[in-house]
Amino acid sequence: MAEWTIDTTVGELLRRERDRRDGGRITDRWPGLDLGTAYRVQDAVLDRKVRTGETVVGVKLGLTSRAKQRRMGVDAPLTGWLTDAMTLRPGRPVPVGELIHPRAEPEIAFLMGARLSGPGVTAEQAMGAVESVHAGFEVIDSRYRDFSFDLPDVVADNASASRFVISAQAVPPAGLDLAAETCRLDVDGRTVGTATGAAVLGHPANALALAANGLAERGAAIEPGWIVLTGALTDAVALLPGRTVSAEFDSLGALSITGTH
Ligand code: OOG
Ligand code: MG
Repeated sequence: MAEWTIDTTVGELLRRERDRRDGGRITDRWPGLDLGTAYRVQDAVLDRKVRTGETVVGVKLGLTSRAKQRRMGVDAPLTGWLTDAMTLRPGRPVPVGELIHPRAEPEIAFLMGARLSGPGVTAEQAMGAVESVHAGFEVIDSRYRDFSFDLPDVVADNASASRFVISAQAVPPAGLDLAAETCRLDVDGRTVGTATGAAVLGHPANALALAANGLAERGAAIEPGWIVLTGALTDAVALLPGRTVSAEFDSLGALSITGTH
């Protein structure tokens, strides 16, 4: 087959998403796919979505915790785009048949009050731009078989982004100790994991700063009103029809997500 390009990769990833079909790694067929090119694929996928009417509502970080890096076998954080089409209504069950092999993971989310533009953004400056802090769930859904990928693959695939929800409860950042914030993850009432915010690069503000500085290299900034998902605190769990996954945070409150047919 002809050589792989940014265009053919974009087409392949969008087809897999539309057809709810996973496939092999792009890097197996295009070993030259490097990180910079992978981010260009990611931006081109977003471009196609924006042209069909989706709007950007924020950014996500991935692989910011050791728990996730170990599980996925990739030891570097990455960023991806969030669009309005990915937004879930709190309390509304998620039809898993619309997705390939969704997994849910608890995250600390920021709603941005001010623009955050790198390079050189510090964690302290990052926190200063946050309007409110929320409990969040991300539903990831890799377009690769068995979530098996190298870093450029998952970057091209928009960091496995699929759906997300944040709690309605908005907690002001002042007075929160997000490194110490504890999250307990339950599946159908059984606890499967616990972690603190320190699991996310030492503090979720470090993830926010990393996103702002990373976006600057691509000519973008984090905009007021955007949501930032700072990355899963624990390993993800499969979202199945009839299964409820709940996260209980000590200051951010509780949030749960249920799969349906
Ligand atoms: C990659 C995305 C990871 C997170 O929060 O760590 C991610 C994956 O696990 O498929 O979203
Ligand atoms: Mg995530």
